Amino acid sequence: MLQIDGDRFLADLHMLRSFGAAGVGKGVVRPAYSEADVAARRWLATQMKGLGLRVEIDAMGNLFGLAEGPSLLLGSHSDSQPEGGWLDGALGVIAALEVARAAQEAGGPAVSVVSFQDEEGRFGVTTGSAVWSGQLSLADADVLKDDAGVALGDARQAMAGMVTGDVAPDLFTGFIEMHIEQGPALDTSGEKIGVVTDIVGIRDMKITFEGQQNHAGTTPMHLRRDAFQAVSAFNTLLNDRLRNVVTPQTVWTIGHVSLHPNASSIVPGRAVFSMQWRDADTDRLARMETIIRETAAEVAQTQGMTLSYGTLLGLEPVAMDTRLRSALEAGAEAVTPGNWRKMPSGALHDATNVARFLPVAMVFVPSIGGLSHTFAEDTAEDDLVAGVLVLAHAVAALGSGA
Ligand code: HGY
Ligand code: MN
Ligand code: MN
Repeated sequence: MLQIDGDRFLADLHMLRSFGAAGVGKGVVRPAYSEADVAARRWLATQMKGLGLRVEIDAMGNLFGLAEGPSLLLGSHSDSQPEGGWLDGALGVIAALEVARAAQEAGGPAVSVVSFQDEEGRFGVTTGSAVWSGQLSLADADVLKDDAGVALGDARQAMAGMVTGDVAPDLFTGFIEMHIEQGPALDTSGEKIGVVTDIVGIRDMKITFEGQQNHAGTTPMHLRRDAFQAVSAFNTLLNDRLRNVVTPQTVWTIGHVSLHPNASSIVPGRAVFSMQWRDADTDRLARMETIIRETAAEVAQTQGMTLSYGTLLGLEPVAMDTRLRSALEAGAEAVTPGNWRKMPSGALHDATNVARFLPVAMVFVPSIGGLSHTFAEDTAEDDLVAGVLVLAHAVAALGSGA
């Protein structure tokens, strides 16, 4: 059995929180390649070195602490949403460090640690692990832009001096990611652990309606080509039409809308908005895409808009590896007997990309109020420690050969 030091683990978690602390609750602002993100990665690299792990950083800024020989890879991401919680991603990285420490102190198994870059998709969708896993080329990633128009290729220069080279996936025997649930299931049921069965798929693209910028006082309503009205009509029609193909678990979100020129006395001539949808079924994702494109074209036609699309980004649904999953289930039963569940993940994770090369599995702890991607995100510290104990139990059972 690996000896987890809960206080050491929690101290590290609070230390990581200090990089980009938002000063609102326990929130953090630590987007990929920001000063806070790079400082956090430097600190993580020091912790990894302190464990005797070999630190490697690839061109995307994915940070690895490598054990000798074949090893089980544990970790997650340490970048955050523009308004992020202190645990999303960070928990998995710090839990990995603690289990790696405990494994070293126990003389094995060999455990490596990773913090992937830009899982939160400042530039796209889980871009760091997408490039690492070959799902996206570095050249294609470099031209992706954030909402402020900054290109990833320029942003990642912030870490250029830290890059040591590529890290081959064949160093590892498997990947386990600990994460907060980010949803209401465990918080509602009172169960302490979720062992993930599968991760949903996602599609994400920008849509642009281009109408006519004009005077908000002198332009009669029937003569307007108002890009916001087009977004509004699109959204109303879409909600109605998706009803026929979705299930209660399907989600779709327009999370970012930029109007040009964004002034109260000007009819907006242009609207650029994010269209994201997620489901466990690839066919349903495709059917939704058809409805989205048909509805956008219809609105463009009736409202006199030109319509254009950004790059469609996406990941397929993925099932967790049964062997790794069983080790987590045994860990959950040992740590919190009868008070855990098997469950799907509605959130995306780096594990989806890593699954292209390695067997992967995930373990969840509850999110208070089901909240995440908000400064208010939090989890009881006893639940955080229980999750690390489950992870350690699984690692001890699997060994480095997974
Ligand atoms: O959006 C997601 O599911 C992830 O937290 N980035
Ligand atoms: Mn995450
Ligand atoms: Mn997230």
